[in-house]
Amino acid sequence: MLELYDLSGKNDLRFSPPCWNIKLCLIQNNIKFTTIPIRFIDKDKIAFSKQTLVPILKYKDRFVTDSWNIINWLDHNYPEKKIFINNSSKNFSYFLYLWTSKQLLPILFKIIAHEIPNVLEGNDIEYYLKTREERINGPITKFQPFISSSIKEFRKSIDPIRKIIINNGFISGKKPGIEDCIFFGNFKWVNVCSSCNLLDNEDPVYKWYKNLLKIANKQIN
Ligand SMILES: N[C@@H](CCC(=O)N[C@@H](CS)C(=O)NCC(=O)O)C(=O)O
Repeated sequence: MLELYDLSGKNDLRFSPPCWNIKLCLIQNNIKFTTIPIRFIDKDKIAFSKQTLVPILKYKDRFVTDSWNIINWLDHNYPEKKIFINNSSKNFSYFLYLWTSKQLLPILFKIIAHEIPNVLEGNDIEYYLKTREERINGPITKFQPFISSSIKEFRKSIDPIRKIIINNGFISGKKPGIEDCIFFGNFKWVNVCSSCNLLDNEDPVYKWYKNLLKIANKQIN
């Protein structure tokens, strides 16, 4: 059985966006897996991977790190699942992965950074504050005064995807596919860590998210 090393917070809350993307992909494709909860400070438990980040997918004595590599590994090892329907789907998926990790998650971080300690416990809180405050060169509350403009910026940035969702229902087309999985973590992250209204309830992207949530909730050990 596949093992997914998955970031875990207070009360075993799972909140990592790329981990959620992989879980949604596995669930949607009916691929059986189990998750191994990892706290920020549990670096010894993932030392075998010779790096410090999750998700990590482990199968027997092999492992893959980074959500994009994991998706490619799944595509290669489960050809019957057709995770990438074709090469265009693979290219667009790669764009979504890069756009999400390089541009969208940093905007979302500014919106929820100060709330993340609420979903952590013990030494993870200290670890999070230390590493993130070093990274942003200031207090974790640094971006708080600009939350509403960051939300506006995010809503506007995803306009092209909104248009696709309005036209098709899902990013992948009439049915959810890998492109939807790669975009899902953005919203799940904010949803579980923050009390903010990232999306208006009338936003078609909100309805899209709720549809994916039903799939994501189908199975989690
Ligand atoms: N590009 C990577 C990002 C992985 C990543 O940043 N993971 C975060 C959780 S979302 C992590 O493991 N952080 C651990 C730490 O900061 O110590 C992917 O898509 O897998």
